[in-house]
Amino acid sequence: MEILQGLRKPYKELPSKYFYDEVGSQLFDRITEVDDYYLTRTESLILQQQIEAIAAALGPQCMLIEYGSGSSIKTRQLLDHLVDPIAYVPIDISREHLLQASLTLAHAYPTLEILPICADYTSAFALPQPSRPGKRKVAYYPGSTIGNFDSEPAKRFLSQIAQTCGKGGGLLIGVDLKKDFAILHKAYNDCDGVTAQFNLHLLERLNEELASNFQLDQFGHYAFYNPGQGRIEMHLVSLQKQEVQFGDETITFDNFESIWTESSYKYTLDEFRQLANSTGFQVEHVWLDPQQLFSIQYLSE
Ligand code: AVI
Repeated sequence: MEILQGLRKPYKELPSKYFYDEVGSQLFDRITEVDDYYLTRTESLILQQQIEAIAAALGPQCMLIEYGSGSSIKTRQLLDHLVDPIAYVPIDISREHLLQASLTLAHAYPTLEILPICADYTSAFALPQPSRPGKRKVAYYPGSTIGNFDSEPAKRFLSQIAQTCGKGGGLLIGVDLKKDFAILHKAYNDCDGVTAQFNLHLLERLNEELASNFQLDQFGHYAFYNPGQGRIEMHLVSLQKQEVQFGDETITFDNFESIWTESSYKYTLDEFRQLANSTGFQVEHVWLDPQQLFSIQYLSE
């Protein structure tokens, strides 16, 4: 199993997708509201300031496909400004959230066709056919979640989006930028300790769901910017030599040994353009906040 395989490696790791159970998703929502985590509020600011230009770039009669739509709350701003959208396709792995969000949206936008897909958006899924033809398919991937992919998986994922949207299609994406390390450091070591709680919750989840016996107070949150790799690395560091039981299997930890739980890559505009170009996209527009912390970009095929 993926989790045990990661913990058996010489440099232990756990896939970051396991952060997001009910409690983990709530903790992430809290992260997006802490002062130190600039990403979400900066992206919202750009969206707010540039919404007319963004809607114009997407053009009339597009089919908007949101990858990892969650509650779809922030998408409303975009939907409010799109000209005659053909359909909104929210994709999310959590069926309950997806259905609830779709019902709420259907109520708020009675003339918009909403075609939810319950799927892991990184694997193949079939796109539903809207009831009237549109001008283009546009994927929406906000939040700089692309930063949580290593380079090759990021290429594969963007190529898959390019294939889904087809010729003439587009991608509206939030991309976090390289910046002063101190700002990055604070964002992943917030003084309210919410990111530490979010990271440690992963062990709590394993204890609950896989009956392991991690002692949460014997692991510490450690996040730092690795400038050579251009990424924040998030780790859980063992605070003593210890053993953790997974059924019959014992995982041993040395003092200060770490489990790598997440990477969050930061890009320069040039680096992201190169990545986009390698997947069949061209960067058409880049919108920035005044401090140039974050970018919203429109890529076309
Ligand atoms: C979801 N993703 C873009 C967040 C990030 O900034 O990489 C996840 C996160 N991890 C710690 N804080 C936020």
